[in-house]
Amino acid sequence: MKKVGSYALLISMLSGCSQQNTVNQTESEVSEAQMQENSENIETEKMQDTEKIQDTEKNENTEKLSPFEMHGALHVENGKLTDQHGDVVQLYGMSTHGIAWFPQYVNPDAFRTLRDDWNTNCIRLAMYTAEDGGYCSGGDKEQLKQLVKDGVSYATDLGMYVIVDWHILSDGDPNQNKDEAIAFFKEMAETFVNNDNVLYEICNEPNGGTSWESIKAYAEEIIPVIREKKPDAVILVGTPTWSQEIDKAAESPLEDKNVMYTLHFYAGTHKDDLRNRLESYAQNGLPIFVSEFGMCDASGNGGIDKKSASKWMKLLKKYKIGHIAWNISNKNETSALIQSKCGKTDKISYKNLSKSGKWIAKWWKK
Ligand code: IDC
Repeated sequence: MKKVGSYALLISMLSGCSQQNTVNQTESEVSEAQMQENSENIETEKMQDTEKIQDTEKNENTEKLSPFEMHGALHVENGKLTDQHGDVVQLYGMSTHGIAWFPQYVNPDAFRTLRDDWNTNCIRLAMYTAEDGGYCSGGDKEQLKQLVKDGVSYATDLGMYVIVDWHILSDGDPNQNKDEAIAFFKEMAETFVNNDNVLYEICNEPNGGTSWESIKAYAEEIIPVIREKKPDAVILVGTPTWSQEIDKAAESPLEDKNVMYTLHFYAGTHKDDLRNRLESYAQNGLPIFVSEFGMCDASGNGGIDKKSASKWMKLLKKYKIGHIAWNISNKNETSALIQSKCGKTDKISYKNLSKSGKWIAKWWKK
């Protein structure tokens, strides 16, 4: 019943949004491209209204199962993320920004919106390690761990999958803070011993010339720590050059059977070369997970490239590869999925989304 309420709310917000677009068009001078985009938006929103009404009708008859109720504990089989029934499952959803900087989006209502209104089944909790205020660089460790635990508990209550992301970035080699990582993952795996909806991402984006050998050595120390409590949880491992060189992992894979290698893309920067790499390794059965992507360039800013983003999304769909959009925040940058003028941290409606947020949310409604 709650779901019906939230859909109804969304419908009223969406219709408000269409009106607002119409007013904007007549009141201000807009370019032809903008006009076209506005009318596309209105059309899609109308379609979405109809879909929502149909969804609402469906929900009146059958209470929808949550993603975790449908799929249960996941594992890797023939290179694919597979559910408890042996069916391939595609996870998708949004990543938080750094939880040290944007903790306000880690709340149950925001997560409910992600699940019910944006149709997503997974959320990623990004905890930076070396950036200012990060876990290993002056951040309040207890507070950050509590945020991760809260986030996992909200996701669990909603039956969503959740990725705990050790977000290395300026610390390009994960071995730099290995001891901290060991202690962190030990505590997390103990805490989440009964949570089969948790995936562990042990290093976001190795870079700065860090070799696969170094990453592999790190993974071989961290994975057993997690395995002590979670023998079968799915573990995501970053690859060299900001998680783009899955080919290096394929040459010398880890022995663990439930790991996936990450490939990250930003549609404005990464085009056919990286898409071809993804496709050829997906065809060869390498377990790949796109734990971060954006529509803009790799800086997290700049223009968005819809054409390239479409090609990426089609490819991910074809191979049922999990993918997580960067980032749930209203930061003034193109990759932020919420408009910077919107201060809401729950019941974030479609009209509150940024250009990339709208495009991605539409894609997931298809
Ligand atoms: C960016 C954020 C930005 C923040 C910066 C910190 O969008 O607000 O100031 O990190 O250095 C990644 C990283 C991710 C980046 C993102 C965009 O995983 O942390 O976020 N990006 O640059 N890899 C490729 C792009």
